[in-house]
Amino acid sequence: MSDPEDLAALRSGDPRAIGRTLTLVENDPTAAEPLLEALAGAGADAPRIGITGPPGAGKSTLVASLLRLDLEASGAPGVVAVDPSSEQTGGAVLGDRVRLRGDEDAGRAFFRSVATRGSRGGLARTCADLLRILAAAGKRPLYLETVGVGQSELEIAELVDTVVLVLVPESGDFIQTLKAGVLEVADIVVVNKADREGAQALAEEIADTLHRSARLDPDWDVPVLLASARTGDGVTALRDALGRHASHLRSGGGLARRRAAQVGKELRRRLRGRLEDWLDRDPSIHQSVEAEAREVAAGRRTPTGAARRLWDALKAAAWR
Ligand SMILES: Nc1nc2c(ncn2[C@@H]2O[C@H](COP(=O)(O)OP(=O)(O)OP(=O)(O)O)[C@@H](O)[C@H]2O)c(=O)[nH]1
Ligand SMILES: [Mg+2]
Repeated sequence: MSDPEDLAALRSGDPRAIGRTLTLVENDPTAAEPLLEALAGAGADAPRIGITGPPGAGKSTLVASLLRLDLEASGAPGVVAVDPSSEQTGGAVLGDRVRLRGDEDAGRAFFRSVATRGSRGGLARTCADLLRILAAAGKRPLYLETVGVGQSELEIAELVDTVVLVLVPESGDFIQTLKAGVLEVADIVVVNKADREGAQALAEEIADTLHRSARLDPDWDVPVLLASARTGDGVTALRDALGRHASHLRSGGGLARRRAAQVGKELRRRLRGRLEDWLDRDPSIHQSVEAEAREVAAGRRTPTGAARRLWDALKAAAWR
């Protein structure tokens, strides 16, 4: 798959080559490594937008509306949707929603949904690589849709430039419970389903909370927008806000800082994964653990002491 021809097809945006590559990354990350190496540095200029929020908030409907605008502006957007419920259906559902007009649109927009379960090598790693491939294939902008906010398996803020938090009028209690912490990751807040009662009140409450809390980026005023993704109301304003945030990041050097921090976290995450694999698989570590476990069982050592001895031995071996 890292044949020059395949790489050329991928870089030219050929949908079949993109699809094959994404599948390889999802199913066999080790086999995909040379290919990702060959793409190093490609597509770094692609804006990455994260759309997150509680289940059913209208994230996909919103992404579909944004895609519509991108396609109208001759863009070639790419979407990765993390779908906890179904396998490989989210992309199709989203695709249906965008109502692609003919083959030309279909050739430019690209969707891929990732099941939460069964992603080898971790969800965050898979998503990071899928976004990289879409970027290398010329997709711009990139959207990453994930369910949930706060401490979920996937920290969306570690993967994108701009986080859009989508809430609905019914999310009021949820904000109360989680206080401002949940808002901390958001660069833009959208109160969707504004056709329902309570949207304006929630937007005011959020704006107030944001105003009173410490901000990660003191130079950026987090906009709180009302939208109705179903009718398309407010989607243009969201697109404008995304553009403003992108220029803000680029002008202040914030984008470079953000991405450098993300890469640092990503490397640690990957390293942690490898360490865990090693701990689980290495036969001599297995033997040492078993030997210490017998000492603990015989009452000659405490688990704390045994773990410390194993740790000291590992460190000594690793830095030898
Ligand atoms: N009334 C109203 N309904 C909406 C609006 N936007 C989306 N919906 C509906 O809300 C439901 C969920 O929309 P989705 O776009 O699938 O929401 P989601 O956040 O992607 O859902 P998950 O990915 O399953 O978490 C659908 O039935 C939409 O038609 C809106 O602005 N107003
Ligand atoms: Mg969705």
